[in-house]
Amino acid sequence: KLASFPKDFLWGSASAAYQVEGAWQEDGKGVSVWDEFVRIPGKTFKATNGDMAVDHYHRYKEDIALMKEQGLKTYRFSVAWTRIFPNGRGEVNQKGLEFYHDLIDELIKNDIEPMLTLYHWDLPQALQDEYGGWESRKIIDDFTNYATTLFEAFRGKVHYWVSLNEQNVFTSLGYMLAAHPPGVQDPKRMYAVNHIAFLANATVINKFHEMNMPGKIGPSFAYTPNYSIDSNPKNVLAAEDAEDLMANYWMDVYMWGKYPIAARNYLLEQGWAPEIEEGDQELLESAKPDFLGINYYQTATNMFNPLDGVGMGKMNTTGKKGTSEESGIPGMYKKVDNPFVNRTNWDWEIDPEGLRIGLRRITSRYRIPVMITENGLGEYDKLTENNEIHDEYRIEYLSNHVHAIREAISDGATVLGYCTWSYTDLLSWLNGYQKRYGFVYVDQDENQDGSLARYKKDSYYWYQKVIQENGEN
Ligand code: BGP
Repeated sequence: KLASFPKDFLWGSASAAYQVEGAWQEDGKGVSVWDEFVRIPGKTFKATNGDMAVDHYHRYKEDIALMKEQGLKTYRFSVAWTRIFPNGRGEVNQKGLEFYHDLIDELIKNDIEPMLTLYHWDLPQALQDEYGGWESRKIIDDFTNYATTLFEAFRGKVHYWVSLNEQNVFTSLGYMLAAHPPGVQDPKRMYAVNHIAFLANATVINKFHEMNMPGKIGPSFAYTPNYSIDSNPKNVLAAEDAEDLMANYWMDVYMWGKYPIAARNYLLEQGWAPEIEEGDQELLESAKPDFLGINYYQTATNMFNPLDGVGMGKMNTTGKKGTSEESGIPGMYKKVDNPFVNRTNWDWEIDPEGLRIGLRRITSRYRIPVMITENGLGEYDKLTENNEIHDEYRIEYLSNHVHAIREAISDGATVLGYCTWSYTDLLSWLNGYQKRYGFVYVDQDENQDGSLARYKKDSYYWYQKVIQENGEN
């Protein structure tokens, strides 16, 4: 029998500062690594950037009014570190803090629970220049100071906090694939950066608990559960290696403070393992997140990859099906197409059942409540002459995922809430404004000269009903 969603289930939607706010030089904001990176020719889609984004900075009241009308229970957003500390540390920029006070007050006034992400990738450029950002342990103090400033400012107002958004993504794309700032391709540095980010994450979580903050805190992990292509033991082992290196490597450290053994040994063998200093282990093991945030988009299907096999392949940033390249780790695994699922135009595999599988794995392994902090479908949307958007593909995607969550709850998972990605359309880091995720269409294009008018998509009304019925149908 299918369980019901809990009465206080947080039906929500998410965004991130750089992708929605715009106003990149306003009210004393400092420059972030993304503000710089998008200015390097050829780095991002047609040099599209978030200078203006969808102007949420000036239109947040209009956006929140739409949330209220829809019945949204929670809105997940991130704070731009550079608005609070333009150079990463030092004096608080009061105007920056004021903006988030206004945003949070407006949400609360409209009965929407604010969910605040401390770090969604827009590192202050000053810290990158000064000591290499995440490559230096100096960042632990600066990040903790920034987080503590927000804890003090919003104590009692914000009850849900996300520490780091997708550490696995910003480190892999930043230090392995050179697709995100700082544009490095070096596995040793990638794992070193991760170790430091784990320490910063643990420090901030401990701080939150030491301060007796009312509410909950946890990291958001981009979880792509791994399957084996078949029952050939070689392929099964390859899938386990992939799960260890691509998933458990992060989740085990968040939850247990321990690196998975096989993965750690592999990294030691390659000479890529991070240095663990005295006291690190104790710190990692001491931090206890209140929930695990999961961003779920797809699964990955794997098979054995010979030593002379494929390495890092290309991601699809074209929006044309079939333009991604096979990728993997020679001698271990490679990711292959799953013949049983469909793909989006960006080659992301559509697999609602995978969300149920992922939630079950997390529940059995860690016994921790999960907050689904992102899930959604990036597609082209078409605005009709009557300003309507018939995104039935998105409704199908989301409703199948909502159903999978309900099944996982029936299986025994504790799920606190579900945030779709995204609320309004917004900037996709590497795909510009053409790849849309929102319930609310924003008239913005690659030249960034759209009117920025907001239009409700069909999925907006669909979700309104889901919330009303608490996911019953
Ligand atoms: C996640 C990020 C989001 C968002 C989403 C969609 O990894 O946390 O910020 O961008 O993915 O990704 P994309 O824009 O590449 O389609």
